[in-house]
Amino acid sequence: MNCIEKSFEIACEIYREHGINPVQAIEILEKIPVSLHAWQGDDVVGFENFETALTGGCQVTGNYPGRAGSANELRVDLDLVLKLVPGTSRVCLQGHQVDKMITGVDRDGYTIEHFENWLNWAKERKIGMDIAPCFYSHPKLDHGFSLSHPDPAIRKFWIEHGKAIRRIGAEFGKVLKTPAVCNFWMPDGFKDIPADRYAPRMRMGESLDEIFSEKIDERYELDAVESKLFGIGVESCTVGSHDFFMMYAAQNNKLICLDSGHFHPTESIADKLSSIVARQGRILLHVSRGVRWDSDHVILLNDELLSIAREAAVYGYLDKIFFCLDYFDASINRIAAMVTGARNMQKALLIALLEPTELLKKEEDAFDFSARMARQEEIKTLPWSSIWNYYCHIHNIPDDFAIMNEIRTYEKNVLAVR
Ligand code: RNT
Ligand code: ZN
Repeated sequence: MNCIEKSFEIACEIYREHGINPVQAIEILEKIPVSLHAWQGDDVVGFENFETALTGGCQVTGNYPGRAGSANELRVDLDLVLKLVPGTSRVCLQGHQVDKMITGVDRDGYTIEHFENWLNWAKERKIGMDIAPCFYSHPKLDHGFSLSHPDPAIRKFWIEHGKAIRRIGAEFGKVLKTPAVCNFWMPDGFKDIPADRYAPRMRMGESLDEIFSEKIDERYELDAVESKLFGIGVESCTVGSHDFFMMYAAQNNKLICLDSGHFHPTESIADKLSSIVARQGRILLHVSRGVRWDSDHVILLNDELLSIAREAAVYGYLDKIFFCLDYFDASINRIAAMVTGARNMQKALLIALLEPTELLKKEEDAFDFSARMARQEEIKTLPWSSIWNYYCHIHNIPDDFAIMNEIRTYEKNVLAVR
């Protein structure tokens, strides 16, 4: 027995005293799909053959060497990520991360042909794929408006893009035998105080209705709609606000996507999960980390991440929650960014699954809030890291201290020569 196994045995004994079975926790954890956001690898640039700058309320800063310049390069990077992250991974694409361009075909005409190698790659690795239409970094995002633009011709272009990406998602889902989550986020909004907030919202709703009028079997594809408080250059009004999309999702039985960077800085999405599941249904989480604003920093194992994971995992409705990472930092090694964030997501979920929730609930039900508080603090010192190391060990995944060696070697051999 090596020291990882010994430490696991002792930790199991301690957890059992609290009524927790770590073996069961690991079994649940390894089945929770976490969708790795491919856009950390290319700085949300995409692989279309026209010059695009990131427009539409998000920003990437930094120019660390080694950005993936093609879908092929990104897949090689993701292969390393998959080797360093335990559990069940999926990969989520943006609609401009095409394999190839076809002359004369713009975003409104993309088909599975544009994403064929992604599909084959995922099939070989037996992983699921998710996708999101890309309503930004394109000349048709006119004055910052896409699906809510006053000109029907512009709206039509974006409606067709939405439909095209849903069909591609459905194809992913059919072939990979797991539904692709297709997330709709539109940057539409106003920099300064609008005279009319109503008409754009009506237009956005109608455009979405048109996109979703094409019925797709949920065994293949699931739609999500993502709200936002504000973006860079869209400080005064976002058409797709939280209220707008909460209503839209509830009325149309779509997943609401909650991005942890899309609310007021002191507002946590963790508290929202139980309310939404209790009243409506399914949630796509875009797990991010805002620093003062929606800055999309790499997610760390901080209180915010722990509470999101806790609220997602302890009530037994994990099947209603879909996890997707969403951040992009180009000032550090992009693979380190993806791996660190993905492992932190897994760690937060593990800590949640190791929580003695029944004991806490019993104290709460008896209004013994002192005991509940004492226990909440006490469990912070339980030996979850022994369970984590064992979890990585049985999956043949390097431990926390070894991952940077692998990433550095790859950086020297692959990233530095790009
Ligand atoms: C933007 C949204 C959206 C993006 C991706 C790249 O604020 O969070 O999900 O991060 O489209
Ligand atoms: Zn997001």
